[in-house]
Amino acid sequence: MPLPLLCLNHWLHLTSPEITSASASASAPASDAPAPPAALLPPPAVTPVVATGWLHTAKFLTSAPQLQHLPTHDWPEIAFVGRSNAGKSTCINTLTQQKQLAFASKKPGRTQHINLFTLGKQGVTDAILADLPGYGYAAVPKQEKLRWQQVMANYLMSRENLRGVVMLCDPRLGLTELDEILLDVIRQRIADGLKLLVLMTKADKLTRSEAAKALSIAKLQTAGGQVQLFSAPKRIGIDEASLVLWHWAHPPGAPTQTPSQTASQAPAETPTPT
Ligand SMILES: Nc1nc2c(ncn2[C@@H]2O[C@H](COP(=O)(O)OP(=O)(O)OP(=O)(O)O)[C@@H](O)[C@H]2O)c(=O)[nH]1
Ligand SMILES: [Mg+2]
Repeated sequence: MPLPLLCLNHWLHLTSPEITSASASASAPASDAPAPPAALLPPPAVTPVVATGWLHTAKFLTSAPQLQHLPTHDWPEIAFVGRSNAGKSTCINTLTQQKQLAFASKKPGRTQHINLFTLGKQGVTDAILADLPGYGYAAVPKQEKLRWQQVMANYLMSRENLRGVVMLCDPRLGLTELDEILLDVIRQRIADGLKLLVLMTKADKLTRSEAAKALSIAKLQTAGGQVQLFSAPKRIGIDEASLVLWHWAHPPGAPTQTPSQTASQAPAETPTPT
């Protein structure tokens, strides 16, 4: 299926009011209101320590060159997307506090496969992170670029248990045409409940006022969607992003996993992440 044409208007009309569960669950009932049934009570507040600790459990699961090679599973999956060199792999390594879980490189186009990582405390998998190849790398032949854009679009449109998308964006470039195409691809899924977080990476390269400006422009471009600053070396935005991801993977009322539901489908021969 061909990629939808870029339609910024579509994206600007998107209504994806991203209210974090953190802020939703923080609102306490009025003191004189009758107590809600236990099942309806908000979950206990999750601290950044819990959320970051959960992300630190990340383990490499598998690497797939094509969609059909991706394992199916029942856990919520969170995909990291963005232009080549935007900092996706670095962000995953920073959030998971592991130096080389995802392959980061100065050379754009380093990630060429879809790499999956399991998350879950005490060996009990409860979510999957996906590091996707970047798009827009000029040195890649046109045919190869188109093929990857198609793979990305297919993944984003068809991956069944995709719960959320983290889009990384270099604030010095802002959201580019390709980012907007991708946002257009997931527009319907966002309307249907897919979560979106735009991380403006490399915030350490900006002055405070440049960062504030980049942030407000990106918020306009994502129709008020959830946007935040991130920096790996300056460790900006780690707690906030970790909490968002934790809440995506643990919505209120989600069943807790049993140890038998761990990531047993990890291939016997685990390929090296690319
Ligand atoms: N200053 C700064 N540099 C960063 C940051 N995040 C990533 N980088 C650098 O940006 C370059 C690209 O980072 P990657 O994490 O490999 O980017 P990627 O988006 O995974 O790239 P592809 O795999 O090619 O799509 C590397 O040189 C990183 O060190 C950041 O927050 N601040
Ligand atoms: Mg990468």
